[in-house]
Amino acid sequence: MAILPIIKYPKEILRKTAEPISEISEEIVTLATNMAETMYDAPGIGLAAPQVGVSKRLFVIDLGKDENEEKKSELLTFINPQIIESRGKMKYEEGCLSIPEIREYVERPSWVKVKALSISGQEFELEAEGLLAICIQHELDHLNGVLFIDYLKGLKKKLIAKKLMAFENIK
Ligand code: K1U
Ligand code: ZN
Repeated sequence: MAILPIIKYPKEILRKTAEPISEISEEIVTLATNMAETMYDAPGIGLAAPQVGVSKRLFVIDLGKDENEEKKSELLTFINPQIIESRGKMKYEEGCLSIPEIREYVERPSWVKVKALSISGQEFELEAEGLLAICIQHELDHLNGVLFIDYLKGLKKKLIAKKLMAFENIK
C-alpha cells in the first residue's frame, strides 16, 4: 500500500475527461487500494483517480462514521460510474483535496441513483442522498474535468479568483 501525491489545481490532468476502465486488472486494484489509503491519510471523504495523476474513471468514497456512530465507516469504490437518475436540490459547503483551503457552497441534486462496477467487477446500483449524493457528484465531476469552483458565479467567483491566482503562480 502507498500514499500517493495529490495533484493540485491548476494542473492540466484535473481538466481532462478520464478514460473508461476496460479491465479490472491487478494494476487497477492496487490503484484503488492506494487511493483509499491516500484519502484516509489526507484526510478526505472522497478521491478520484485524476487527483492522483491517473486519467481513469474510478473514484473512492468513505464518509466515515456519522456523529451518533449509528452508521459505520464504509469504503465505496466506483468504476465507470454513471448517474442514471437525480432529483431535489441542496446546498453544501464543498472542499477539494486538489484545491486546499477553499470551501464554498455549491447547489446540486440532493438524491442520485448511480450505476457502476465494484472493484470485483460486479455491476451495482446505489441510491444516495445528502452528503453521499453530493460526494458522488463531486467525484464524478473530477472524471469529467469539472471542479466545484466551476459552479461559482458572480461575486463569489470574483472573490475566490484571487486565491486561485496564488495557486496558478506556484504551478
Ligand atoms: O474529491 C475531493 O477533492 C475530496 C473532497 C470530497 C468532498 C468534500 C466535500 C463535499 C464534496 C466532496 C474532500 O474530501 S475535501 C475534505 C473534506 O471535506 C473532509 C475531510 C475530513 C473529514 C471530513 C471532510
Ligand atoms: Zn475534489
